[in-house]
Amino acid sequence: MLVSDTPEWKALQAHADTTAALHLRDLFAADPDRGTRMCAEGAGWYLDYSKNRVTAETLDLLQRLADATGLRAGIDSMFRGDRINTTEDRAVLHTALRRPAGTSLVVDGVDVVAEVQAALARMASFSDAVRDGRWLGHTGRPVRNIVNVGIGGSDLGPRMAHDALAWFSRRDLTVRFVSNVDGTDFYESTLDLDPAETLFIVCSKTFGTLETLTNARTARDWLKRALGPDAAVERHFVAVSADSGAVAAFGIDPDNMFPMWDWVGGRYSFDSAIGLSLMVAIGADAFREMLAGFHEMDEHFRTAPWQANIPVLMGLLGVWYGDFGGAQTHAVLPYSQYLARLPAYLQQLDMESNGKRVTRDGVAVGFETGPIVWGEAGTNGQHAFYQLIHQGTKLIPCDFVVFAQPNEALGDHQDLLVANYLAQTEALAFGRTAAEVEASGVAPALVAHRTFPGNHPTNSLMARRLTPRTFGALVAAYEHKVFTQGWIWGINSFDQWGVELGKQLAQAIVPELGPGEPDLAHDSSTDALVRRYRELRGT
Ligand code: G6Q
Repeated sequence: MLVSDTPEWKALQAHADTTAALHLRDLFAADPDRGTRMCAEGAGWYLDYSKNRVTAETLDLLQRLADATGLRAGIDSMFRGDRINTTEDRAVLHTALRRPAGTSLVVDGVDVVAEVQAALARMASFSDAVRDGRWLGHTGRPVRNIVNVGIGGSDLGPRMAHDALAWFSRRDLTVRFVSNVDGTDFYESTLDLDPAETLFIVCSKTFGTLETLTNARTARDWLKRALGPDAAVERHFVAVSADSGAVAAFGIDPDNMFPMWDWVGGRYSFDSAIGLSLMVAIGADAFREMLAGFHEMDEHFRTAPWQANIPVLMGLLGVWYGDFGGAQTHAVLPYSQYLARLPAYLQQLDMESNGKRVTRDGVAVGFETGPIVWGEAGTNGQHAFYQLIHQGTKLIPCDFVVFAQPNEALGDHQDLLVANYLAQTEALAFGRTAAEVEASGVAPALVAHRTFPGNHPTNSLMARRLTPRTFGALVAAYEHKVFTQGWIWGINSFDQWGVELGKQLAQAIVPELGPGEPDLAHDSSTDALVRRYRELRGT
């Protein structure tokens, strides 16, 4: 049965009709404790969700919806390793990547925690060797530059995490990320690097991804051009993959390969060996701290009651706005420059997971699923697109992410940053009425322009400080928010057939751009574009 056919969904629809006129100004006026009551805490994070267009009844109805869809059993089945990725017949066990050493989880007769811990130990000894200058390149010089070659889930996570945890990273090592098959990416990323001191980490779960293999081949050529045709490239390449045969065929020594498992989805993988470049940058201890933060949020998600459960509350509020309030997008606004790439990372996590239009049984849903996720670090966004959130015509729920203590104490920067964040959430919620504008002496012709409707919903996520631990917990909170929503909608959040289609179609077109006049049989637009490209290319 579709969730939209349940009495709980219909009750929410009726409730949305009767509460449509509610304003946050009235909700706060009627309940002086709202701001201290509507909050949740866990894994070092404080969630204030009081500035949402919800009443106690709304929250109750949303929790009933969660119960009606069996969310509790769903969470348990994910953590247990059931094959909940039904279209690929796989377990979904990114949570096993951060289970503490010494615990065990046996899936299909294999203790996956033991495998994870063994991989972590190998990662640690590799990253220690690089950090200590013991990993030598072909010419005998220590490696000082690490280039992660991967795309999608094998790029966005480690790249975002590397920026996020820059404070904890070794600044005498250079870490770069090459993802795009556009040669510009490789060229610009390696322009100032000395091949003798550069090591490539080729991250590809399948080791069959066109972009990654193309960049990896270019990297091999780049090394050989500089170091000679007989250069021992194995000193300059390691791989992270689930396919050891493909890694060996590329010429990378299987001893220099770190494992991936089919039960880790790419976009859920930077806490696996896909995060090897991050571990080199921040060290094994900090990486383990990050895993502990992930695990802490996992436990919070698994055990906290819905009304105190950060990911579940975030998920339910998203369902409320997307399915009952007409919101199409969701903004993530980190007030931390270190988290500038968080919105881009969450775009993949959320949109690739929940950008689905059929249920796990293949039935068209007929209601809204995953939102468009976007955002920018504060305060930059304030001087760009916040105008539309304040005074435009669209409903855009926002998450504000903020830390109390900066990692670097520079004058009063942090207080100014936080004052801006607080002012934005206040203004979004309460706005400025026409009467208030008039009373401030604004010319009558400008009153409408300077009126702010308010009633724009925001979540505030606050932690003491950005550390590997709070960072891990934050990412886990978003992973589980996405799970919560996908489960409620009854969709499979863990496949990505939309990505697969692009991979297949591109492979079919590649030969048509090669030598000789191709025999084209696409639509007339694609055929004409292929011909125009060949003509403009001039070969
Ligand atoms: C993530 C997706 C996708 C994937 C890339 C790279 O969940 O599956 O973004 O990570 O297509 O795939 P490989 O790691 O196999 O190269």
